[in-house]
Amino acid sequence: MRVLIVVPQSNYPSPPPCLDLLPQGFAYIAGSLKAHGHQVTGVNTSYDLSGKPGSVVLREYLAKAIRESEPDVIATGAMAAEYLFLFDTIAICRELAPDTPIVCGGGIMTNDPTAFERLRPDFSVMDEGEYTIVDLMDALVSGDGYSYVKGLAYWQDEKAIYNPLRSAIKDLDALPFPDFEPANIHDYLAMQNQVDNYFHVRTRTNPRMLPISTGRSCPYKCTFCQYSTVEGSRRKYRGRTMKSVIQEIEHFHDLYQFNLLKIYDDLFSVKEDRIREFCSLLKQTKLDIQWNASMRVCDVNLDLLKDMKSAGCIHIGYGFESASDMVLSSMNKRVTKKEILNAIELTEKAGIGVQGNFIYGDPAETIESINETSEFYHQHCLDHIVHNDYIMPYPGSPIFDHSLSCGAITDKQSYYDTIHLRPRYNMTKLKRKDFINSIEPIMQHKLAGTKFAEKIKLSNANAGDFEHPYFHNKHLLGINATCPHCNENIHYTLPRPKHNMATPEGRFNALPPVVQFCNHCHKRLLISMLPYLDLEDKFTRFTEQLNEFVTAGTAVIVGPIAQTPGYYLFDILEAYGFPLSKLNIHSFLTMKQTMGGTQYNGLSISTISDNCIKRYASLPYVALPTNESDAFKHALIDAGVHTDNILSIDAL
Ligand code: B12
Ligand code: SF4
Repeated sequence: MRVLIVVPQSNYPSPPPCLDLLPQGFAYIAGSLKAHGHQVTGVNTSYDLSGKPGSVVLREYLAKAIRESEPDVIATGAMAAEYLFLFDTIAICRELAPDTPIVCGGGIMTNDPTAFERLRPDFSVMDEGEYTIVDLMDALVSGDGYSYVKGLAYWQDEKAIYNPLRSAIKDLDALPFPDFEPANIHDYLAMQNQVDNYFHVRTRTNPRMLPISTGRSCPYKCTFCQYSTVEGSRRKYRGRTMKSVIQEIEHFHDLYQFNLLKIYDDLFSVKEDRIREFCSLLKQTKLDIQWNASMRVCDVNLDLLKDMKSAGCIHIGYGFESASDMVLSSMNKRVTKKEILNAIELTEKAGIGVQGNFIYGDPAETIESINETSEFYHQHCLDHIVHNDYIMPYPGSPIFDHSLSCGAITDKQSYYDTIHLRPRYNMTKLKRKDFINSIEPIMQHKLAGTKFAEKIKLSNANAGDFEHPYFHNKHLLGINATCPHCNENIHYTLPRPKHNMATPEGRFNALPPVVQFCNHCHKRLLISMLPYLDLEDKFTRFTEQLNEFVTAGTAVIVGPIAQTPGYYLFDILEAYGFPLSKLNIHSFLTMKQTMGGTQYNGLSISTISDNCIKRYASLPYVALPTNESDAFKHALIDAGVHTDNILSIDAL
C-alpha cells in the first residue's frame, strides 16, 4: 500500500517554520510500515519558509503530496494540544481525496478515544500503533472487515466501534527502528537553531539533535499526567535493551551525523542500572555526542550523576512542578521540596545543567503556595533552565476530569476548539482575578535577575555551516564573552532575525537580551544587546537618574507602555538594571486607546491626553526606551509639559 504520513506542525495554525522537537510517533509507524513492504511518503509543513499562514501552507503541501504520491491511505497523529492541526488535516484530505481512507493516531486517541467521533477520520489507532497499523493495512487489502484489528476504532453503519486494545508491546527491541525520512529530517537537522529552540542546550555551534526512546511508560501517577489513569500492562514500564539502543544511536549517527541526543522516555530514571549500562556502552562507542534526559529528583545521587557527566550528559530535565510540599502531595508527585533542592545541588556539583518546570494552578494551589514556589524559583533556579507556566489539564489525567466537574472547563468540544490558544483554566478555589493576578507576574518575569555574560565582544559571523536557506534572512551574530558563573570563555554564533536598525521599531525589537547557556557549566546567562545597539552609556545614565527618584521616593508617571514580541517591557528593562519595581509609580500612560480600568502591574493605565496631563502636571514623567518614546515625549511637550520635567533616553 502507498501510505502518506502527515507529521504534526506543533505551532499550528501559526505560520511555519517551527523548529520544535521532532516527534517519534510517526517515525515508529513509518518504520513498521516500511518493514512490512508498504511505501511511505510524508508531508511536514514545519520547515516551510514562505511565511504564509499555517492553514494555507498545510493545504498547499497536502494538495501537492496527494497529487504526486496518489496514496491508498493517509495517516496522521498527534497529541491533544494539536487538535486543530488534526481537524484541518482531516478536513482538507476529505476534500482533496474523498475516496482515500484517513487514519488518525497519537496521544489524543490514546488518552481520549472518543476524539475519534469529534475528528471523524475513517480509522483511529489507539495506543501504540506499530502492529495495529500493519494489521489495518492487511484488513484494507483483504476486505475481511476490521473487527479483529486490536487497538482500532472504525465506523459501522455510522456508529463508532472501538475494538479492544492490544496489550502493551513487551519486546520493544523487536520493533523496527523509527524512520524519520517522511518528516524532511534533513531540513530539520540543517535548520536547527540555537535561538529558536530552547531544547537545544547551546553546546554546539551547529546543533543537530536527534530523539531516541530507550523505554516506554512510567510507574508513577502524577495527577496532571495521563499515566495516572492508564492501568495494567499499558502503565507498566518497559525498557529496551541498551545494546539495541546503542545500535540505533550508531545507525543514526552514520546516517545523519547528529551531535546531540534527546532521550524521549517519559522517565529515563526508572532503573539506575539501566542508566549505568547506557553510560558505559555509550562511552565505548567514542562518538562525539552529548545528550539529555528526564529524571525524577529523588532518583539521583552524586556518583550516578558523575557517571552520566562522563558519558556526555549535559542537561537533566526534572519535573519540579511546585516548591510547596502541600501542592506536590496534591499532585501525587511523591517528591518533596527538600529533594528538589538536593537534586539541583547535586546536578550542579556534577557539572550537569539543570532543566525544570514549575506549573502553577493545581486544584490545591493557594496564594501562599504560589508565593512559596515563586520564591524558591528566584532563590535557587535563576541560574538554570527553569520555566514557569500554568498547569494545563489534558484528557486522560485526573485534573482534566476535575476541571470538567468544577466547571473550569465548560465542555469538551469548546476545550478542543480552543486548546491551541493555551487558555488558562482556574481549577483552584481562588477567585479568577486572584488566580491570574498572583500567577501572571511570575510568567511575565522571565529575564530579570539572570546574570549577564561579561566582556562581550560582538562580530559578524560568517555563514560557515549555516548553509540552509532558512539562515539567508538571518543575521549571524558572533559572540565572544566570559561566563558569569564559571569564568570560562564562551563563544556562540547566533542566528538572529534581521531587524531594520534604521527604525525605532527595529531597534526596539532587537533590545531584549538573548537567553543563552554556558557551554562549559551549562548554566543560564543573558547576552546584553546594549553593545549591539550602542546604548550602554545612555542606559547607565538613565539608571542613575531613576535611582535618584528611588532614593527620594518621588512619585512619577511612566510611559509609554508597549510590548515587544514575546517579552514584557518591564522584564527587559529590569533585566538591564532599571529599578522599575522600586520606583514610586503614580500611574502609567500609553499612546494607544485603552478601555477604562485597564491596569499594568496593578496600576491604572491612561491613554495620553491633555486632560490627564493637566491632572498630573506637577509630577515628573519617565519616558521608557521603546519604539514610541520619541512620539511619547512630543505628545507630552505638545500638551504643555516642560522638557525639564521629562526623563528620557533621546533616541533608542
Ligand atoms: C517530542 C514531544 C513534544 C514535541 C513534539 C510533539 C509532537 N508533535 O509529538 C513538542 C516539544 C512540540 C511537545 C510539545 C508539547 N508537549 Co510534548 N512530548 C513529547 C515527548 C517527549 C515525545 C513524544 C514522542 O515522540 N513519543 C514517543 C512515541 C513513540 O510515542 P507516541 O508519540 O505516543 O506514539 C505512539 C502512539 O501514540 C501512536 N502514534 C503516534 N503518532 C501516530 C501517527 C499515526 C499515523 C498512527 C497510526 C499512530 C501514531 O503510535 C506511536 C508508536 O507506538 C512526549 C513524551 C513521550 N515520551 O511520549 C511528550 C508529550 C507527548 N507532550 C506532552 C505535552 C503535555 C506537551 C505540551 C502540551 C507541553 C506544554 N505544556 O507546552 C506541548 C504541546 C505543544 C503543542 N503545540 O501542541 C504530553 C502529552 C500529554 C497529553 N495528554 O496529550 C507528553 C506525553 C509528555 C507528558 N508525559 O506530559 N512535545
Ligand atoms: S509526570 Fe512524569 S513521573 Fe509523573 S506520571 Fe507522568 S511521566 Fe510519570
